[in-house]
Amino acid sequence: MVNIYQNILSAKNEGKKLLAVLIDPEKIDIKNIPSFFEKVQLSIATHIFVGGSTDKNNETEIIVSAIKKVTQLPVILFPGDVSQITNKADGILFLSLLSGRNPEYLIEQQVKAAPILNKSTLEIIPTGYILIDGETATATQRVSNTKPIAQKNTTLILNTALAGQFSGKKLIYLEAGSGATVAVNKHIITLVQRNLNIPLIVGGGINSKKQLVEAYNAGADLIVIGTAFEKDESFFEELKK
Ligand code: 1GP
Repeated sequence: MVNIYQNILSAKNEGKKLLAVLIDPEKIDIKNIPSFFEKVQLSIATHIFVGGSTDKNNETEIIVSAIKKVTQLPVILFPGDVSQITNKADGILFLSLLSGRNPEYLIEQQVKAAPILNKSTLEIIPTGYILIDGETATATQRVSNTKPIAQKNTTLILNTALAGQFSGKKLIYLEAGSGATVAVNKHIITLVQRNLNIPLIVGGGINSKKQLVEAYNAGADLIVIGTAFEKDESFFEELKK
């Protein structure tokens, strides 16, 4: 059995940086999974996240099954809602949208997910999810009906992350939103990382190696990239092992 969280913690302690490739079931064609994963395998990717704000065709399970056939990397659900839970994955980010004040995404979806997870073998990783303004109206904002925190409001971002840690979250995820124009800035990453002792995930709008390295150097332990790979698979070339 893979111990996803322990491996993330060990990587953090050893200063080893992690990269998750985000697969949105609505955006990938199942036929392309084998060729896409040939590139993933040659890259520095360490984790696969699967999820999206919505999954209108209910394809998460078949996409996860297809991915599991072509990779040994841990496959972790990053669900937009309870309908995206499948036991075919290895684990799940059990998200609370801490930046918002919509009870549906703070606790209601989690209560709905509880009986399903209680019967599953998924590794459940409590994660504080913080939406930060990436200067693009993202699907997360629209679907969750919450506002992101402005990048300049660093105190609120830090206090939200700390509140997550103090309430027992095992990861904090700073999210500029998929396809964000502006990624989470490095000063925010450094501020949060210095004040927290749990691993820090950063994602949204990262589309170059330079940005990736900058976010790692600022203190991100695990970076999530989706859109840049969807748009141009040659980006994997730049991120070869
Ligand atoms: C979105 O953080 C992830 O939830 C990844 O964002 O698609 O912009 O890489 P991108």
